[in-house]
Amino acid sequence: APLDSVPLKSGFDVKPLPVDSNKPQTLEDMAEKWEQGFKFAPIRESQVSRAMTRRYFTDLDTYAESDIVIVGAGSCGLSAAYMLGKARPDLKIAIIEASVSPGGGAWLGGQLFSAMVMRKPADAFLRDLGVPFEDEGDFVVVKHAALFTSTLLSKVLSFPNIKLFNATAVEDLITRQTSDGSLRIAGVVTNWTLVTMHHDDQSCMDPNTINAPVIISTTGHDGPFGAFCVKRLVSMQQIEKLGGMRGLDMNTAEDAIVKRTREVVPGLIVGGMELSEVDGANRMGPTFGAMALSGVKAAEEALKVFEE
Ligand code: AHZ
Repeated sequence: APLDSVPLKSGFDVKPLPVDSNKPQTLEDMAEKWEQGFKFAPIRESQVSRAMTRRYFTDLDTYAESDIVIVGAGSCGLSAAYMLGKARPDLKIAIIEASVSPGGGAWLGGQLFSAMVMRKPADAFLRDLGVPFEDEGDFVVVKHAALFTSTLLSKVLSFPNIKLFNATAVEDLITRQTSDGSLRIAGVVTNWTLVTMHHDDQSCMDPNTINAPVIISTTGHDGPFGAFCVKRLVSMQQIEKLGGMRGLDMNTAEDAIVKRTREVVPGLIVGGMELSEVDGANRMGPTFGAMALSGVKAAEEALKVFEE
């Protein structure tokens, strides 16, 4: 039947239109058909809406209780997600990214230049990921940072137990008082980023929540969104003050970030450049090895909780 003649039923149980079960087409088949009767399989607009919303709401339901939440999908957060997805297909891992586009600052190698530099031994991460590079001795170069980020993203998003919620900001932390009177972080408070940005001029836009025993925060150094979780730890008096990111020193900075990747308060592991704000570590500028290896270490720290 022509699509527009499908009668509108009342109620909530409108069945999707039957799916055309043609055998899968090859691109060669298609080339023959350009001139003679090329046509897409039929669709009704509501099918598209439902295909998206049903999955999204199922994911919201599934990940409302997660095992691990990663805040920020930059190079560090995605590296942690990759390691976790490989190691533990049984854990539910949610990634919350404020921006529409995941990847943080790792779409370029630095400034507006394409190539990405990683100091050894972070080449081990590239080999594990299957990203080709040129060996320059003490460091390696990926021909385009987007090759690193897109490969990492494609692997992370392929894990069935990892869900990326992008365009979604973490705007607070869930806390629990423990029996000894101390506080632990027990989840995140989220909102659509566009809503988070409008709390000052709109009212009553309450957030959503995800409970999880482990949060990995990798929101980058301070900026419009950066260093979110550690700034919140200061305002809730869980750490006294931030050290503040220091000037650029590649040699000092990269070692320090990997070394200091840790659980900063119970339930909250911090990795990547967010750490530089906690400890007053130097920045490294455009060399990404510490982001990858801090992600590896953050994943190892998180996994300890599930090994106990
Ligand atoms: O959008 C942010 C980015 O994608 C996201 N983010 C920040 N706050 C958030 C919040 N909720 C959800 N409240 C949030 N998402 O976190 C991501 C951080 O990515 P990044 O690339 O900025 O940080 P990174 O630590 O993974 O990598 C840092 C890369 C840098 S900065 C630097 C220097 O300045 O010297 N050098 C390197 C290698």
